[in-house]
Amino acid sequence: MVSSEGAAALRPQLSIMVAEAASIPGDIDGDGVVGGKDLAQLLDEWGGSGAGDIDGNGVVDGNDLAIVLSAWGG
Ligand SMILES: [Ca+2]
Ligand SMILES: [Ca+2]
Repeated sequence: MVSSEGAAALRPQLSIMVAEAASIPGDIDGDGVVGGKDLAQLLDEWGGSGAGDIDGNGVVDGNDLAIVLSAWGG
């Protein structure tokens, strides 16, 4: 019982950390801005899978490019 209460207490903190990490959907390389490096990685992975698959549909494609462009400079 004590251990499950402890896990529940940690859960809100973990949720906040995940939300912050995902606050910029187009930031593929995770450097905090959406720019040329993210676009380069997206194009390098184009047609395949990887971090460039932002929308998670299994392939790096135009949908992911649109997300990067819409978040550009953010
Ligand atoms: Ca970036
Ligand atoms: Ca995709």
